[in-house]
Amino acid sequence: MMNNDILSVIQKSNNIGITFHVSPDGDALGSTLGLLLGLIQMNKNVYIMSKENLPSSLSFLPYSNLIVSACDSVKDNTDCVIVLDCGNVERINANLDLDSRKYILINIDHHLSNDQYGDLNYVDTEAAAVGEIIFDLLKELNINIDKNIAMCLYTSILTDTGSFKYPSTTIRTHNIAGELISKGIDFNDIYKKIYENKPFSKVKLYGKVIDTMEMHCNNKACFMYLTKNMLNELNLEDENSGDVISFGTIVDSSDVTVLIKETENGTKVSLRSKYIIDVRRISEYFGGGGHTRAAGFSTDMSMEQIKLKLIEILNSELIK
Ligand SMILES: [Mn+2]
Repeated sequence: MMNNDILSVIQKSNNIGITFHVSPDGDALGSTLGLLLGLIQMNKNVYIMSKENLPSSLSFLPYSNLIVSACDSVKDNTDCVIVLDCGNVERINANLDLDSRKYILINIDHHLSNDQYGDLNYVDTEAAAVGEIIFDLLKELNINIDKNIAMCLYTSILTDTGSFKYPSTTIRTHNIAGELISKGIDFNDIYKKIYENKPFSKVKLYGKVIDTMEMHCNNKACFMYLTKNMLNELNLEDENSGDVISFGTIVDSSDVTVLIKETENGTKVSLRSKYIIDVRRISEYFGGGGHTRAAGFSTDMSMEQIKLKLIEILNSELIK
């Protein structure tokens, strides 16, 4: 049950802005567009804020053309701003001018590590995706979940559950997905648009990254590296390439997979685990966040420094 204050603030607001976390994924964008379409049904003036442009893989989503980096600030006369799928203020993908705000800030999320930064907060850590929360929210607002909304929310749930395979997936996840499919969406086409729609050069990049694989910590930790040089060689921009990490998890002996990526302003680390390591705890230690089996952080350390540091930490936890 959604917090009643949140429902009444949304009902009373005329001008509503929505935003989400940096490097937006299928959940951030799917839940945002689903909510946007629902609020349009309620005749709200609703807009999306983002500092980043839409990842091209998600451009099939209805109304996704509204996500443009030029619109990254709160408009005049905004009554409330809803932040989706974002655990802390630092990761918000908009200039919210928090200190002098005249609007109500609503934080709707499912991350364990959520700072409760909103005036109103709804954090359901049992939800596999924020799309699940938005599904319930729209129902409580008596909004008709039409085919376009269903497409957005299904995308949110599909991507944040790794196609319904992460342990966060529940009976409720499947029930909601079933109801969304009943709206007539082509779920097989959504799957293809998201997972079978990679440019050739990006698949070649996977090859380069896989080639860097090293096993550490008694073969229980798989490390991979992605450098700016690899992107340059393939004429790729610094786009979202985190999905290559899944190739580390398919190694039989690996519990934890670490992808270390060189970026413009430091080093980005993504972590996945299968059984033992709580990667959220490790990421939080370095100022990041996420979930038990999938998390990440950024650091000023060099790729080599963070590699050695992580091997040291993981050795102490994996080798007993
Ligand atoms: Mn999410």
